[in-house]
Amino acid sequence: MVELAELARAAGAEVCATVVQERNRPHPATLVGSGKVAEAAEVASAASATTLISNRDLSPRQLRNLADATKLKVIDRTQLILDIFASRARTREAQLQVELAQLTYLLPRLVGARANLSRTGGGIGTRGPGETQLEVDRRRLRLRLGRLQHDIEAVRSDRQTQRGARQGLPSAVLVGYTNAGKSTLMNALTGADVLAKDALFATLDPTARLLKIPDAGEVILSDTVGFVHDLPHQLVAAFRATLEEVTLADVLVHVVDAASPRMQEQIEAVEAVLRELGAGEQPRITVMNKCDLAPGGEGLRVSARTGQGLDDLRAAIAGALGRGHVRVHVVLPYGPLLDLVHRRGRVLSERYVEAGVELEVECPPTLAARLERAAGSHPTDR
Ligand SMILES: Nc1nc2c(ncn2[C@@H]2O[C@H](COP(=O)(O)OP(=O)(O)OP(=O)(O)O)[C@@H](O)[C@H]2O)c(=O)[nH]1
Ligand SMILES: [Mg+2]
Repeated sequence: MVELAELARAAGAEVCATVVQERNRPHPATLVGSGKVAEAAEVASAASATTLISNRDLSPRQLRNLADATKLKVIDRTQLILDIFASRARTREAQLQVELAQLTYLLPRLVGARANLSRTGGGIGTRGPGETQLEVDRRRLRLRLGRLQHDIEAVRSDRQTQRGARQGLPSAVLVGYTNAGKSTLMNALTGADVLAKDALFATLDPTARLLKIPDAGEVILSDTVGFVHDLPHQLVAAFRATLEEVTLADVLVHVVDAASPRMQEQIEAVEAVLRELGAGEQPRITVMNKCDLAPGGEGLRVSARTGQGLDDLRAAIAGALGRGHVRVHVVLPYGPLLDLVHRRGRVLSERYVEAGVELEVECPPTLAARLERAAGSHPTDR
């Protein structure tokens, strides 16, 4: 409920009251019992509230019944999050994805909202006016859905091309609860200029930058959309292209807001979303951010604001990526490959000989294979 209040504020609402009911099973018609519905209506009227927000997603029927019973505008958690995303979407890709999620959410509810109309003209073989309108609406929405999917697919293949262009470089992706400081950390590590602010879901678009780690070469670091509890599945599906970065990463950097009183819950929410994305087993570095605000605590403590601990974080990323590296011993002719070795690998020893440079290098397997092709070599540690 605390998270719901934060989400409501992020959408521009002011929270005047909270009503809670514990039930074994949601009431099929109204989610909570009729007494609770009446109480909510009373509390709302006393506070001059205009909107009722349900922390559980509502069926079309529950939505209609609650609106009728309370005379309030009723929205559920998914709709609230979709609203926030819609207000934050700036780029075309983000806008397309949010619209897709909204339509996916709307389509079944449109049927519900018009169901009473479709009954009015009932009778076999005849169509009521409501039914006709409903079908027009549905057809329009389905066409729009198809168009959106097509456009998103196009953006997506662009992204794959970009990914192809940087192949060979290992990748790290910043993940974490919304507002944990991912974008600030991204900026601090790479000198990027990503929007970072005290707002839920400030970032909707993934950004990738080159991160140079001394003695360990280069890494692609990506920033992405923040998580909350049960990120609506319509959003996860619509943001599939964006979130794919997460499942393809060599290492995930889980950024935790160490100053949050709900830190543990937030960690668990992120873990749950990662599992849903199929990234639950991905190699992981957990970073306690905002340690300038939170004294004590365990783990890798950093502050994206003051720069504290960033060297340790770079080293941890290098270490995590190094685990998958192989060691090769090669004699390379002078040329551009030498430069590449220094940029992408970790040079352990280097000796100038007549045929070129004799090197002992730790590097990604893809680069190792290339080096072996370029020179007579002896892999020493597979
Ligand atoms: N004191 C302090 N504040 C920080 C630190 N890192 C980030 N912040 C603040 O936390 C707020 C959120 O930072 P962002 O970087 O936008 O967070 P995010 O994780 O990218 O958030 P979303 O994109 O919304 O998911 C901003 O007001 C930052 O200035 C830190 O190390 N210390
Ligand atoms: Mg961000």
